[in-house]
Amino acid sequence: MIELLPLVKRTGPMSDQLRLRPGAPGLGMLPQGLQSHATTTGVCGFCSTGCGLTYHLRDDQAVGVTPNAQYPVNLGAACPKGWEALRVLESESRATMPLSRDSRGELQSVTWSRALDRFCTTFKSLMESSGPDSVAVLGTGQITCEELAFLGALTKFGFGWRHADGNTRQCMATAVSAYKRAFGFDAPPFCYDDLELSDCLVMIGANPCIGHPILWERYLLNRRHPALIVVDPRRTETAAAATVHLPIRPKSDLCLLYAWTNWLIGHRMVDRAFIDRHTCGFEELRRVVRNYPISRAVAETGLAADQIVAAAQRIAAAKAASFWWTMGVNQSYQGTATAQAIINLALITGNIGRPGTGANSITGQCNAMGSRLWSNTTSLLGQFPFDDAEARRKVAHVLQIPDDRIPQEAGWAYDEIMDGIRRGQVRGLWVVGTNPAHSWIEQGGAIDLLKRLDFLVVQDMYCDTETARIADLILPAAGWGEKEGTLINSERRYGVVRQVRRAPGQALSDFRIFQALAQRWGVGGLFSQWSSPASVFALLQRISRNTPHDITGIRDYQHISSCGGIQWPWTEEDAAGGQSPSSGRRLFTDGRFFTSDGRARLEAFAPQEMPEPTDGDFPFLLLTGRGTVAQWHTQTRTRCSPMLRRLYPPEPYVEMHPQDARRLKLTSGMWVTVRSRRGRVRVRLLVAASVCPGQLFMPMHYTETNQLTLSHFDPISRQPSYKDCAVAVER
Ligand SMILES: Nc1nc2c(c(=O)[nH]1)N[C@H]1C(S)=C(S)[C@@H](COP(=O)(O)OP(=O)(O)OC[C@H]3O[C@@H](n4cnc5c(=O)[nH]c(N)nc54)[C@H](O)[C@@H]3O)O[C@H]1N2
Ligand SMILES: Nc1nc2c(c(=O)[nH]1)N[C@H]1C(S)=C(S)[C@@H](COP(=O)(O)OP(=O)(O)OC[C@H]3O[C@@H](n4cnc5c(=O)[nH]c(N)nc54)[C@H](O)[C@@H]3O)O[C@H]1N2
Ligand code: SF4
Ligand SMILES: [Mo]
Repeated sequence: MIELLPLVKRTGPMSDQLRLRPGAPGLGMLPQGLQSHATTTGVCGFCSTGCGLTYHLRDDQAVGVTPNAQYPVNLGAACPKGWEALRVLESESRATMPLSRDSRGELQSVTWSRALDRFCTTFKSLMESSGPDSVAVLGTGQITCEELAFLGALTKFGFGWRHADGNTRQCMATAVSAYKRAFGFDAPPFCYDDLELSDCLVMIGANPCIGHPILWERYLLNRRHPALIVVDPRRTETAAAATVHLPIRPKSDLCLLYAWTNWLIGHRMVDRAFIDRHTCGFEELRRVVRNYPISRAVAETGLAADQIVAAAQRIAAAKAASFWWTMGVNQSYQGTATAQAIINLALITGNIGRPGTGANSITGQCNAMGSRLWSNTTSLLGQFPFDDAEARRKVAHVLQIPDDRIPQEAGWAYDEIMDGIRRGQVRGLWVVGTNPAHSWIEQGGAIDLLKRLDFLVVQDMYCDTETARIADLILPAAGWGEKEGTLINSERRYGVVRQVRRAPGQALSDFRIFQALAQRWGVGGLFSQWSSPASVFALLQRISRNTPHDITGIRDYQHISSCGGIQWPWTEEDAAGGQSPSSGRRLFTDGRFFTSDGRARLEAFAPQEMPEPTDGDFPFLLLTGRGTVAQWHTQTRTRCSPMLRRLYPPEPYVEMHPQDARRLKLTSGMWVTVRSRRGRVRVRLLVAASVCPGQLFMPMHYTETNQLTLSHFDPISRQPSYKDCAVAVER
C-alpha cells in the first residue's frame, strides 16, 4: 500500500489522468467503434462539481461513458470516478431483493409486498405505542431533487413524522447557516467561471485537487496569473500548488480571519462605499476585530506575522478576490462563525457580485444543494421556514394537500435524532442513501445506538454497507444511471440524470419505492400528483415561484440538458421572449441581498476553545478528510471498480510527520495503533511531511477513522466537528 500512495498522489490534477478526454488512453476506455452509437447526456452522480457525461448506448443501455466536451462545467474532462461511474453499478454487493431479518436474526429475501407491509406495520405500531417522536428518517444529498422532495413530503406530510435529517448535516449545514445569517437566504453566489476570472483566490479548509478535481482544472485555466492562498494545516496537493500556503494551527481560522479583517479596516483597504450602501453591522464588526491584532493571530495560528500581512496585502491588491471554503471550515465546532468571517471579508472588500469574486462555499455531494432546497428537513420544501404560515399555505396549495398536514416547526437535527435513540425515545429509523455506521462522528457510539433500535430500515444500492449489515429491513435501490431526475451542483446549476441502465434484480428507484410506500401506508391520495420525476419537477418549479431560487423559466428536462444545465434562478420573466440562460451567472450583481432591507449582515463571534486539546496522554491532533480522487466516502461505490481500487491504498493508514516518526522510532509501512478516548484502531503508518509535527491525518474512507473522532458540533448549524480530536500512536 505504501508503494501505491505516491502514485495516488501523483494522479492529482496535474497529471494526465485527470485530463483524460474522449479518445485518450487509460481509464474508462470505450469499446472499439462505440463512437458510432447513439448517445445521451447526463451529469455525474459523485461530487458536486456536476460534470456532464456522455453515455454511449446500445439498445437503450449505456455501454460506456465519456466526459462531455460541450458541457460548460467540465469542458470535456472527468476525474476517474466519472469515467468509472457505470462500472460501480455492476457488483455482487448490489441489493437486488428486499431483505428482511427473521426471528433467528438472519436476513431473508422477501417480496416487495411483504417488505412494504413490514415497513408500514412496524413504523405505524411504533408511532401508536410511543408517539410520533419514536420514528425518524435520515436521507442523503445523493438522490435527485424529485426524490428528496418526495422523501421529505412523504415522511412529514404523509406519515406525520416529525424528525427528518440527512447526511448534508455532516457536510453543508454550516454553510447554510452562515449564508442565511449573512445574505438572508442560503445562496452560494458564484459560478465556476469565477475560478478563471479571479486575481486572488483564498481557499480555506478546501482541497479541491482531491475533492473537486475538475473545479481545480477550471482554476488551472485561469490566465490572469492569480495568487492562490491556501489555508490548511496540511500541505495538501492543493496547498503544494499554491502561491502561499498558510499551514494554520487547526481551528484557529477565526482568529486569522478576524486579524485580516482588522488589518484591512485599519489600513483603509476596505470598500467603504459598498459597506455603507449594502451591509449593516460594520461598526460592531470593527469593534470586535479590534481585539485581533496581527500579534494575536501569530500566537493563535502559529503563522508568521509577515505571512499573514502579505496575504492580506494580496487580498487588498486584487481587483477581483474570491474566497472558497469547504469542510475544513464547515466541519468545525465554530464553523458558522468561521464561514461568516469569510463572508465578512468578501463583503467589506466589495468582492461579491462581480466576476472573479465571492464568498463561495463549494458543496460536496452531487445533490447537496438539492437537499438544502428540497429535502423538507431543516426547512420546508423550497427552503421556507416551517413557522411561516403563508409559505405553508403556498406549499399546501401547490401540492393540493390540507394546510394542517404541514408541521409548524422543523424536527430534530441528526445529532438530536441520535440522542433520541440514546434516550430510548427514537425506536424506529429509516436510513436512505447514507451509511451512518461508518460516516457518523464517533462511530462506535453510533453503531451501538443503531443496534439499540427496535426497527432499522436501510434503503441502499448495496446490501453490505456497514449500516445495512445491522438493518432489520433492506430496501434495494436503483442508483445513479438507473433512474432520472435532477441534481444541483455547487454553482446552483440544475443538471439531469438519465436512466441508461436497468436496475439489477428487483431494485427500484427511490422514487418508485416512495410511491409504493405512499400507497401501502394509505396516503396514496395525497401524492396522486407525484406520478413521475418530471411531474414532481413541475411541482417544485411552482413552489419556487417568486423565491430567490425561482426556476419557473425552465421548460423541462430536455431544456436543462440542451442548455448544458441551468443555474437557479431562472424565472419565467428571465425566459420571456425565448431567452436562453447564459452559462455563468452569479448572484448579488446589484448589491441587493435577500434580507428584508436588502443589506447583507456582518457578524462576529468570540472564538471558542477546542474541546479536546492534545495533552500528555493524547499528544497528537487528528485531522480527517478525503484521501484520494478515486475514493468516495464510505467506499460502497468506488470499491466496486477494480480500476479505482488500483488507485488507492487498500488498507487504512495514518499520515505522520517525519520528525514525530523519528522520535517514536516508527517507519513508513509499519502497523501502528492509533488511540483516542473513544477507540483504538490498527492502521499503516505513512511518514509524510504533508502533516505538521504534532498532527496526524486519516482519510475518512476507512471505517477505522470515525472510531476515534469526538462527538461535538457547531452550536448553530449542528454540523459535526470531524477534524479535531486528541489521539496517541503506538507501535
Ligand atoms: N475523491 C473524493 N471527492 C470528494 C468526496 C470524496 O469522498 N472523495 N466527497 C465529497 C464531499 S461530500 C465533500 S463534503 C467534499 C469535501 O471536500 P474538502 O472539504 O476539500 O475535503 P476534506 O479533505 O474533508 O477537507 C478539506 C481540508 O480541510 C483541512 N482542515 C482540517 N482542519 C482544518 C482547520 O481547522 N482549518 C482549515 N483551514 N483547514 C482544515 C484538511 O486538512 C483538508 O485538507 O469533497 C467531495 N468530493
Ligand atoms: N471523519 C470524518 N467523517 C466524515 C467526514 C469527514 O471529513 N471526516 N465527512 C462527512 C461528509 S462531508 C459526508 S457528506 C459524509 C458522507 O457519509 P455517507 O453519506 O455515509 O457516505 P456514502 O458512502 O456516500 O454513503 C451513501 C450511501 O448511499 C448509497 N447510495 C448511493 N446512491 C444511492 C441512491 O441513489 N439511492 C439510495 N437509496 N442509496 C444510494 C451508497 O451505496 C452508500 O451506502 O461523511 C461524513 N463523515
Ligand atoms: S469531478 Fe466530481 S462530478 Fe466531475 S467526474 Fe469527478 S466525481 Fe464526477
Ligand atoms: Mo460532504
